Amino acid sequence: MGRSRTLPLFDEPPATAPEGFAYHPAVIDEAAERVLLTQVRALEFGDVVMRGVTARRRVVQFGWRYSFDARALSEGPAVPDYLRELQGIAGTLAGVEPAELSEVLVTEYPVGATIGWHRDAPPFGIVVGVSLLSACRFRFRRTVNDRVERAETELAPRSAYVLSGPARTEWQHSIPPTTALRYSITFRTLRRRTAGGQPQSGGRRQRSESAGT
Ligand SMILES: O=C(O)CCC(=O)C(=O)O
Repeated sequence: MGRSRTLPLFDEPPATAPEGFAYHPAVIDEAAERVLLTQVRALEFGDVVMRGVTARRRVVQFGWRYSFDARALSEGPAVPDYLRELQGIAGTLAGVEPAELSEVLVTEYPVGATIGWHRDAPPFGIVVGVSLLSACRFRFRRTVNDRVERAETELAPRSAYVLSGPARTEWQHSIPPTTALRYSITFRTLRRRTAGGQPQSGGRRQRSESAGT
């Protein structure tokens, strides 16, 4: 029986970090993390529902809202002032103006929560993710010539990562069940705009995940 194009049979040994992935430990100190956590914990998180399944992780979006079911981007609430300094740090890491990181997603991962294999949605460009409170595993995979290449790293609390280039467009990423409560604050640029200045939200769905747990 020939090898399937959609279900590779063999995995490559773990690859080094994908090109376009940059990891930055300790981008904020513990005092700044405590202040952020006080604000973040007071947010009204909403459920993530994908294909009728509610994930264990919960989210709040600022700047823009992206609906996976509708594949549509709409204007969201303003980015709160207490996230501006972190948005500035994220802009420096990504090499863009902070205001270009106009979508901000705050995610709460209770123990055992996951995010399944996906690339971030098509309307978004560069991604900068900041971890708070506890560490998690961060996995990558891509398929090249029917083989799955994999890589994995740990995201420490107060660290940040940048996803651009192949790490953003070729590789999927996921987080397996968390072992302690974790929050992440993810900043994203918008990839492209129509002539009228509105971000386009069409294109191929890039998420292969279900809601996860
Ligand atoms: O929590 C994280 O750092 C990853 C978030 C993520 O991959 C996503 O929201 O698409």
